[in-house]
Amino acid sequence: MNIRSIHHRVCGIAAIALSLLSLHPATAQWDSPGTVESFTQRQPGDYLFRTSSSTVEVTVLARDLVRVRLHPGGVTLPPPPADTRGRDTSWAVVKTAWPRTDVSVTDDSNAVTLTTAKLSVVIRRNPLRILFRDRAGNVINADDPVKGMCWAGRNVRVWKTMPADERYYGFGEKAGRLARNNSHVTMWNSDIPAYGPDTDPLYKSVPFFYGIRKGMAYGIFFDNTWRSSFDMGKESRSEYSFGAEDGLLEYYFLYGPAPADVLRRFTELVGRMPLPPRWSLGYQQSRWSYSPESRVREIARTFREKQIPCDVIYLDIDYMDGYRIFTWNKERFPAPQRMISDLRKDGFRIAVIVDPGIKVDSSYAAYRTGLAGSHFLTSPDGSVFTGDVWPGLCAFPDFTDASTRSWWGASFAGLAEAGVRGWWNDMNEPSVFNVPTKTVDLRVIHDDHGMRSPHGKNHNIYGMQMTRGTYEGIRALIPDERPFVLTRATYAGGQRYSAVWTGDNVASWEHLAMAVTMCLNLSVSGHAFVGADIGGFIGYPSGELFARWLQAGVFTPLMRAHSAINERNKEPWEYGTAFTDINRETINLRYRLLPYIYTVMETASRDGLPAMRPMIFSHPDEEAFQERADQFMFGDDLLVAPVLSEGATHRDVRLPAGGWYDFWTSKRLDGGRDITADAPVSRIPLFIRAGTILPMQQPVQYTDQAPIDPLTFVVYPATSGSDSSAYYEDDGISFRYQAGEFLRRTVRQEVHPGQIVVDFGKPEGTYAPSQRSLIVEIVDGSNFQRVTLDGKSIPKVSPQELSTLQQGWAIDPTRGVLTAKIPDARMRFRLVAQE
Ligand code: MIG
Repeated sequence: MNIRSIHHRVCGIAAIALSLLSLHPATAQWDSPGTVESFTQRQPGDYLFRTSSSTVEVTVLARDLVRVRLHPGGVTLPPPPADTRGRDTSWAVVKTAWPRTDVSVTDDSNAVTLTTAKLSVVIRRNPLRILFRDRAGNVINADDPVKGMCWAGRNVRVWKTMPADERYYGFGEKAGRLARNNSHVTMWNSDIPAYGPDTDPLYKSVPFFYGIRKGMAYGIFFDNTWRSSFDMGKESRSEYSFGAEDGLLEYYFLYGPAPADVLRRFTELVGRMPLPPRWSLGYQQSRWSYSPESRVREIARTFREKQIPCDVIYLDIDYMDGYRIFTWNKERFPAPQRMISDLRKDGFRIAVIVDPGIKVDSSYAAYRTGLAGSHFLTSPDGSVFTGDVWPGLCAFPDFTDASTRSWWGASFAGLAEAGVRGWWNDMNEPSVFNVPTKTVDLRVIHDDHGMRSPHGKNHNIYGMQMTRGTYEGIRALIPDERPFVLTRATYAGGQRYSAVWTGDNVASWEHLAMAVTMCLNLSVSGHAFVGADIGGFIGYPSGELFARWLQAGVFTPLMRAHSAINERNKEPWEYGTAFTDINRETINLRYRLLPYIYTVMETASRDGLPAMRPMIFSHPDEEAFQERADQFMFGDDLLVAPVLSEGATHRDVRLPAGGWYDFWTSKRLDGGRDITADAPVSRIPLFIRAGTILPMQQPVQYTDQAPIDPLTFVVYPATSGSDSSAYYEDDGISFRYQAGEFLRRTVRQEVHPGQIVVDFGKPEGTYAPSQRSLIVEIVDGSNFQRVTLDGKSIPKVSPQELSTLQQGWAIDPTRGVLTAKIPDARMRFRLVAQE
């Protein structure tokens, strides 16, 4: 199948595209708006600036969110629609109606200044330049005084000044370094197997980035689906620029000052990941391909025999009849429904791959109904566009057309009925084999809201709209369950429909490090449900590399191992008994942490803050973190320091200011310094913020094997005073949480001299788990003499006795941990431990 030659050809094309795009003002005829001739308020918060050559719209959507649009040339603007603050043709933006925000306008001969509670937008008149200031008057971001906003032919671009100490982050799926200074990145969804750290573009386009300087952050979302590029100081050290080969120069400016504020706003604008089913946060096992049925059953059986937890097994392209989407190969999978229901009894769910290409074959139902419904992309002459993919010649659904998305979604009926529950969308850049561009002809026509625009405009959202059709189709077919969709290609906002993985990586230490960086970059770009192929897709990892990758994978929301065809088996038990034991414990750790992971993912779905956060994101003031992607935060409370090099038994970790605990030893550590962490091959360095109450559960073989029991809260005492952590739980699968059937607690701790109070606080939600044991573990708690529960003492017993009792407390002197056990379903009490 020739992965390397694909790699080289695509790289060549990318290089040409890049040079075409780097139109420099010295070599291209850039025009810019010139002098402002008139300034009008269309309505409060929405302003037009006209020059002799163009019109610029500046719209204040919220006190920290401003949209800028350039209409070059004599474009006549449409009259303001009923809601002038939005428009309905963006594929990314979902929030268009914003409550009115107060804007005060000052207008003098030099500039118009729009001021909100958080920032000022200054529009200089001669020539037209835009800059943003905070309320203290500091410039946060400014058009380059010489160039500013420009167009050349259909190209649009804006140049901004680049302070030497500003760092840039985000940009979606980018490999290489965390900060993107001195680099040029392109957005053009591309299938590039065995990509390297400098390969760009890759599968996904998220034209969104942060600038962070002096601990303060702003964001810019360039909502343009054409091929776009960002030059972050590569052309010139004193300016950066972004633009596209066509379309509007339209961007959203988001002001923090905390990076988290920027991301909350961005995900409010483009939408958030829906709460995933809990099973999709279990361990997932894939390869190209588990086939036939007997092999799938063997894999499942081996997980259970070896007591290695697993929730999902994937079927890659060979389950289909000649790669025809929505069909089964009857020889290899004679009775899919029975196979899937048997596996379900054993706790597994089945995910299947689907590609967009529909085989040209008049005896194939999807081809016939697609043709009859005019669902395929057509060339300008009206003929159906075809290209080669796995099945041979294929037609490609036009996912920008709502009726095509419905047809596509409804086509999953058979697979859904057979019991399939995971929907893996691949090849949706879209990838086409037999053409030099590796994708659909750029002149091919898409419906695009009835505007009938060319592929060049729709390429970057093709995958996203495929996942939309998939998500909405499955939502309708299986109305009581949350869909799980996984995609390779997507655009900004695609998190509304799908989780993402980072495509065809390689079994190398370098790729393990790249996986972490890429997942972090995607996470802060709105894609909270991310993962990379554990162990590497291409090539064969050593036992050590696989074990280390699996450990890092515990802390990627999507924990999925996968492998290319023709590779040796890479399942967690393939590296000898010592590594099998290590890998089992690693996956057990994932399952023990699920109450925390699920809580973190629920926060992401509601609040937009992802599980994986670069250190600089939570600690923007700490310069030491500017370039660091070798350690990261998982949620608010866990600091993860994966081992990324061969043979390591220790590694350096930078602890942020404050107190920390080593997860493995429960030892307290002072932050604000570098430490050397023990990193035997059996475990990943993991640190807990002092002040955390970490929810954990008993190990299980799959997520819904048994109700959580016991539910454990590990209290890592704050240095002093009080602190709190969130806890969230629901039925894990249905949408009943939307009607209030969830359980949410803000669990508080108060640390006083000689005393610690743990208070489960006010209950939120109506979800009622069945009776179970609650365990409260207090780290550093061996000095306590008395434990009361809602004011009444509970008995002190030995650790051995505690396991047989319903209620009591004990001290484990070796770990220095106090363990209290309480029968409870309400989670509503106050526990006090005293010296
Ligand atoms: O051209 O379906 O990235 O995960 O195993 C290769 C076969 C097609 C690429 C995906 C990979 C998958 C493979 N696919």
